[in-house]
Amino acid sequence: MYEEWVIMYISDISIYILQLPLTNPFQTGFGRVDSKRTVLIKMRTNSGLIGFGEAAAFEAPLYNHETIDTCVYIIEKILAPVLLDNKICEIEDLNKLFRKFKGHNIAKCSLEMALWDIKSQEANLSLAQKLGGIKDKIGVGESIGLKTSIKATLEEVDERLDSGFQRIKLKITPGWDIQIVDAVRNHFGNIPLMVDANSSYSLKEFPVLKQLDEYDLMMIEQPLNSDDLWDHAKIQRKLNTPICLDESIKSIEHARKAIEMGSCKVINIKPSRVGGILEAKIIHDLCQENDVPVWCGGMLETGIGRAFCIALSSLPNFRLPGDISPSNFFYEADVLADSYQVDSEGFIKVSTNKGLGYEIETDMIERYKVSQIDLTTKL
Ligand code: OSB
Ligand code: MG
Repeated sequence: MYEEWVIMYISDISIYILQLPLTNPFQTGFGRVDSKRTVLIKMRTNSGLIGFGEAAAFEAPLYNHETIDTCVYIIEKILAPVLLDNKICEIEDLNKLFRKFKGHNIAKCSLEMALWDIKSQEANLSLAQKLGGIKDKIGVGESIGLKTSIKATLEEVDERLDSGFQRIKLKITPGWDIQIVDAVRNHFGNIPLMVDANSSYSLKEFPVLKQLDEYDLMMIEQPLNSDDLWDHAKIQRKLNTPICLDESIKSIEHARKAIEMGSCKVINIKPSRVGGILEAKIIHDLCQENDVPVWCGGMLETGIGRAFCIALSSLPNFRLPGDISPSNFFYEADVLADSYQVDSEGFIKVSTNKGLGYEIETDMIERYKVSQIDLTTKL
């Protein structure tokens, strides 16, 4: 007697578009976010496993070329059908199929995340264990958006330091840089402090960046354009402060070239920016071999997207605090039933529950959902 052996494959993919009100509007060098739409993926296998993922893009192509609507389009019309038509069930196979489509990393990542969730449940492992994570808790910092006043910034810094956050990141842009860094340094002394320019400087503004060199910052994140690896290398040679690249690193190839050229000394890894958790892990490994520390950045994700960031950050070379503050810092409510907490030392415990590690609050998905697309395998 033998049982019939059925190979697992992805049978259904649902795309949910949510509209999430922000309690705190978030402003960066590229614009202001008041209410955020996001895209959630629910993936189901023929064996009945369910996985979730998130495409946390923005309304306009200001951070990278993607938007919420391009994500929905690419997922619905291109990526999900490829998975459903090919009876995919391995992450490597998904990656191989996705690699032939250029760009659209945030869209690709959302589907890959859902498959990671499924594959770790199948293996009876937490996401962190499935990834080979070694830490049971990870350090967190807070990213503070551009504010209308210095006072408002100092208040938020004060609040975050009080609740234990391990470092403060200030968003900067020409005209909101030296004075705010100076004010925070003077007020809070020698705290772990860094800045993120979101590509808002050019070479002609180098004197401002040179002035920032005087403030003993942990790093200056993405001062120049995302395709300016060469110019970042030029200015890194003239700065003592490490440059950290975010937008510039879209794949392992960008990471390798940035390290070879000396464009940065630190890399911010966002799984969505690099097209998936697997690519993020490969970049992590390359950075580790080259003694380049990494940390996990954020895209104002819901708890679903953040859960992947927490698991990823349990890898050993995530040596600096990540931008993984709980989503209720931004959103009225989260889609996780039992969201994670930051303790008084600024650590988040890495979940040991199977799969992405947190229970999904489906009522919340229904409450904030503005539309839904359901796709099923034709096989
Ligand atoms: O550059 O890291 C960034 C938010 C939106 C877009 C880009 C960035 C950010 C942040 C916030 O800095 C990080 C977070 O999600 O907490
Ligand atoms: Mg950044």
